[in-house]
Amino acid sequence: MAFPFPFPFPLLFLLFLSIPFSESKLSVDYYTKTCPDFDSIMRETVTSKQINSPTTAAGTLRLFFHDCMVDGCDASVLISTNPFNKAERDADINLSLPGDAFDLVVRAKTALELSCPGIVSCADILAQATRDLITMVGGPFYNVRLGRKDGFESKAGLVNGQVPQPNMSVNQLIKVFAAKGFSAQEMVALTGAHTIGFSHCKEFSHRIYNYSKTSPSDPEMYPKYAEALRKTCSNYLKDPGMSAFNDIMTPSKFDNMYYQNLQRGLGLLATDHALSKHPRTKPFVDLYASNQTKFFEDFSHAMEKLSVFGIKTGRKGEVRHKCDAFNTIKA
Ligand code: HEM
Ligand SMILES: *[C@@H]1O[C@H](CO)[C@@H](O)[C@H](O)[C@H]1NC(C)=O
Ligand SMILES: *[C@@H]1O[C@H](CO)[C@@H](O)[C@H](O)[C@H]1NC(C)=O
Ligand SMILES: *[C@@H]1O[C@H](CO)[C@@H](O)[C@H](O)[C@H]1NC(C)=O
Ligand SMILES: CC(=O)N[C@H]1CO[C@H](CO)[C@@H](O)[C@@H]1O
Repeated sequence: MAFPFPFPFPLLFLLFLSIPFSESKLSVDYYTKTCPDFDSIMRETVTSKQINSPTTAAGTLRLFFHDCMVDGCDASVLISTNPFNKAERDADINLSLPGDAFDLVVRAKTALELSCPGIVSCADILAQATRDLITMVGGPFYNVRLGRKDGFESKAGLVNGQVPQPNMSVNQLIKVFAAKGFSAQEMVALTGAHTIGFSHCKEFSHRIYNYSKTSPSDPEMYPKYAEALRKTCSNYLKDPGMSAFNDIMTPSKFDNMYYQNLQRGLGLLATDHALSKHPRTKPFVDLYASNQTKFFEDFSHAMEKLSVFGIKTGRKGEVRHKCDAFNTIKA
């Protein structure tokens, strides 16, 4: 049997169209008619949660970053593991994802379901909450376009290699971000997120204990800082919850202090420090350290880009009833 036209042709055409098309369906006023209180409900929920648990902002930003890096910003990171499926959030490298952020999403979803049942996706809740929190702790405001759907898949096995690790080289980091379409400069701007939040001691312990035969700690670390961290972490093997601020100078304020710290040997993770040394990233660390306005501009653009990465629209996703479970149970 012969087809009158070369069959794959229109099909290919559609495939090419589908990427920009799904993104262009998003808009900042997506819920104006269907859930008019969306903005105010989000703002209220976020504000009360952040005031009661000040670690929420950093936790939520990190959760959102991980969600987007693994199979797009589709709330796949919120799915709970069940007997049939080990979910994304339970991949080994994700075990430290913060509970406050999950709790915030649950609260927002509950309030939204009362006001406009079945309308707002969990992916949009996470994207908007992240922006609101960044602004609340002193960071820039940027537009969040809405209309994401929640994904149908969440697999721990997909996480490996998608999320940057603190033992990676700068070249490896550049590759991880490039695979998602981010330049080295965008990577440096996004990692300015480490201006807030914590890291557990095990993530940087090799820099402060038994570093080498000649030096107990990484000699590029400011010595008094290394000493203070050794005290903070002294019991970390017995108490794995021990952690240190990512930005020791202004730990809960979203500003450009993270970059200024890196220049002075006050970077916490090996990767943080490496960004301020490597020729491909140092110029951007120096730029953002000297100009917070420029950092806020570039961070905002990069966050807007991250926030639409790999999103699902239309029938490629659903609006979940509960953020931690698919609407249809799959074996
Ligand atoms: C250069 C690549 C990156 C590496 C290697 C990295 C690694 C890490 C590690 C190991 C932690 C500590 C986690 C813990 O102990 O609980 C952390 C914390 C954090 N990361 Fe990153 N990260 C990177 C880039 C980013 C980006 C691009 C963002 C967001 C846009 C981000 C946001 C955060 C936040 C907000 C925290 C604090 C979380 C909290 O306080 O609960 N990171 N990161
Ligand atoms: C980083 O550490 C993890 C274990 O925590 C290991 O699986 C991975 O191979 C390491 N990566 C590099 C680049 O050393
Ligand atoms: C560092 O080395 C000493 C002696 O080799 C050892 O007793 C100690 O447990 C090590 N500390 C850490 C945190 O690995
Ligand atoms: C800082 O960056 C902003 C935004 O790009 C720019 O307008 C300004 O001139 C810069 N300031 C300095 C001192 O370079
Ligand atoms: C218990 C467990 O497997 N934890 C892992 C969490 O992720 C880190 C890397 O960030 C691993 O080193 C841990 O082994």
